[in-house]
Amino acid sequence: KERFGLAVAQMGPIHLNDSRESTVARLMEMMREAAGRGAKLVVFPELALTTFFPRYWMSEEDAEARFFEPSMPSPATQPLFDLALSLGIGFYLGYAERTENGRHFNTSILVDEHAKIVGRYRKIHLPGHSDHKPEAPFQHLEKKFFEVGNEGFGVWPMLGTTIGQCICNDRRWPETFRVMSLQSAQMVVLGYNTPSWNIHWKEPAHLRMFHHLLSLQANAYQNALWIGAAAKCGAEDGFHMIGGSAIVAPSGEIVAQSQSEEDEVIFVSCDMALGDNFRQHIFNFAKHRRPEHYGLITER
Ligand code: CDT
Repeated sequence: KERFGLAVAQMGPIHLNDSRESTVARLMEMMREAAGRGAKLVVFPELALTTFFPRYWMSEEDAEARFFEPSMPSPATQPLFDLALSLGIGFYLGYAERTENGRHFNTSILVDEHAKIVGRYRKIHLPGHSDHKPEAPFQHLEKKFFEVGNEGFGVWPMLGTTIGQCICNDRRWPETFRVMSLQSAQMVVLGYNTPSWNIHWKEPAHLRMFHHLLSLQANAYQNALWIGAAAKCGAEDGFHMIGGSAIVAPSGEIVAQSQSEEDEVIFVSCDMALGDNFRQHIFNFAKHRRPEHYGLITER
């Protein structure tokens, strides 16, 4: 059987004053563990180099100076790329991207086993708001600090399969996964930072975990995908985010899930043929999809 070793490296909190270097050292330790367990790919969280800074009201200039990467690899992340090359392992990493001409995106990259960046994704579904909400216990300023991604949902042939990537809130939207599975994705990986409390309405707290897992499971099944999802979680300077990092099979079943809200590697030896029956029968797109009736989905 064709097996693909997939590791998801959940991160516990990164506090406001933690250095990039100490954070990268944590990523490297988990990368070593992932490679030791036989992983071809290790998935790190969204914005994995810093605290989840959209919770803080500040100017765009302050945010750029403190939290954005003007290059990738950067001096602080080069050791991670060097280690990946020496271990022959690929990885997914989320970070705040400042482009050469000063644009800002919530970005993730796919890096192959030769430490080459082969895929870049800029987050499309940006949740939250851009105005200051002083009455809220914390902010969710993704719409202030980031532009909507301008490169679509891509997939990349790498590590012997076809991998798509997205980021956090994207996982709640079926279109995200369908667009990637229409490009023959076999696996989709993503990172997330999901606050445990909703600042917009009084949502029962348990729904945060339920909707996270529901989204992964439904989208894995309906697109015959392996999905690996990595949380950054626990309390960052007192602001709690959910854990629940998971690997979900094309059957929609959770086959590994984190047990903690700290740095933790989960691993599955994925049977890459598991999606074939779903792709050939119930979700045979060529035979059964009816796009002529889906037009409304792409209308404004
Ligand atoms: N990072 C991110 O996209 N988080 C959102 C929080 C939703 S509440 C504004 C998520 O979908 O998990």
